[in-house]
Amino acid sequence: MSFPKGFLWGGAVAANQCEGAYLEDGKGLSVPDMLLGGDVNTPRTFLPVTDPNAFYPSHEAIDFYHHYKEDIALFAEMGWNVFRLSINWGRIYPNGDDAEPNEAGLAFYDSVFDECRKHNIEPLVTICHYEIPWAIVTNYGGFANRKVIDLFVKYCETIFRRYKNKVKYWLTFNEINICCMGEGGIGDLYGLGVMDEEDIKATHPIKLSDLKNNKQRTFEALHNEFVASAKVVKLGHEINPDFMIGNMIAHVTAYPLTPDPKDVLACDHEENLKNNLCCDVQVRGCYPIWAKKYLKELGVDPYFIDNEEDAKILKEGTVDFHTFSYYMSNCITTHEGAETTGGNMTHGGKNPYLKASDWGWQIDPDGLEHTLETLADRYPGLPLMVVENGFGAFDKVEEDGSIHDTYRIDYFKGHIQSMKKACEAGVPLIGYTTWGPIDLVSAGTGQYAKRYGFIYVDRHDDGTGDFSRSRKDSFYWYKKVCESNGEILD
Ligand code: BGP
Repeated sequence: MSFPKGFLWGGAVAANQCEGAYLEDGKGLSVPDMLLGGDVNTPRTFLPVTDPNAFYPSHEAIDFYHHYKEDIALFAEMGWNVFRLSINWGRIYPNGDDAEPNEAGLAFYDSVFDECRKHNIEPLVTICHYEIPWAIVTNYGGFANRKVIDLFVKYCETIFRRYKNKVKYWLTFNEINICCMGEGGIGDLYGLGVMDEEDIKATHPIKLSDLKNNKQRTFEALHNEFVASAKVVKLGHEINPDFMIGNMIAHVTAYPLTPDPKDVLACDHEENLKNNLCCDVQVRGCYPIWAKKYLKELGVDPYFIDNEEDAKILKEGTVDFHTFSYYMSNCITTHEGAETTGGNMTHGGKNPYLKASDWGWQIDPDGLEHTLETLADRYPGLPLMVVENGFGAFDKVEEDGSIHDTYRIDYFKGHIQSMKKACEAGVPLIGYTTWGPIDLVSAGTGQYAKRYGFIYVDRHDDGTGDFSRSRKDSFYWYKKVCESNGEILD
């Protein structure tokens, strides 16, 4: 068999993109609740005060909060044995610094995990998937403030103790490297809860791409997040030694656009700064040798790397497995005038050999094989997991309600074939969760129309739709894949 026995097959969602019920049962506001929708040509905007007349897609999302039983039953029907989901921090600590956790929020996730267990599905929980409580942004300045490390540890201790017999697999921060992608302050807000003071106070919508960024603060906050992550890895193992706690990055694979050695070097630099820096800190427990040089080049004083107490914490809190999202690859060049294309919270160089989605994300299954083999070499023996991979597309519902999403099947088939080859080469890949197995709100554009699911949800960008669920052609296809442990791909 090419995929190992017990391989984890499933899908991944984030609370803020599927749950809705944004203030129900005591939940506090979190970062995504402040974001309006956009589309491929219109950037998403941030509106600091919730405007009663504006449409905030996360407020209702796909109403997973009230549909989770039906949704998990559909996941089980596909033959899943894992479901990646996040806990929304603001359901547990509505303001981030409350003395006591919110029991109704804790009870909700109890029910969700019980439902998973009922169907023999292992929950894989992202502790923070861009869901920093809004009050932590406004009152503390996000992870730029070291007090937030303690607030995060307290939140983790609460959920670790509560769910220690229900959840084994945990990921600390979703795409912790998103702030390294380098497009203004979007990554700072999503990943670190860090915003410029003036932007916070604004009373008009601000394009996410226009949010101000201060690199010194970004990398200080990222360092604090590394420390927070390492602390909870250690704490989690104390609470339950069987916990498997991983990190998670957005892996955007880079190729030199030309054989010009300067392009090759620029590409190495890109891979190091955007992909490897965060992984190295969390996997090896220390900053890579080149980190200080790179940060200084960005104008950042990397004094925090020399903090001995933090260095000890990072060493003691290395992860049990490394996970990442993989959607696409980009080309890097030092040459003027190269064409660019869209991407996951970033833009990149266009690759003349690849096709792209309607959002400009370049489709590159071979890049996944290359990435898996490179990571297996970089971190020998460490289990790897692809926890996001998927194809955002406009779907057409036929008159009889069917949806023939062959483009999505083709995308997945290519990527699963690549994983198979990597497994055959000896890469210790332990699982695969596709992104958005059920249609949900796009993080980048806030759209419903950018659909990823095997399951269609009747909900639209104008706020219409009855939230009903239906199976697309890809649903039946992925069911065969999961049930055959990746052997049947046609
Ligand atoms: C990743 C995020 C997800 C998800 C995905 C697809 O960056 O972890 O939350 O949204 O990308 O991106 P988008 O929703 O912008 O299409």
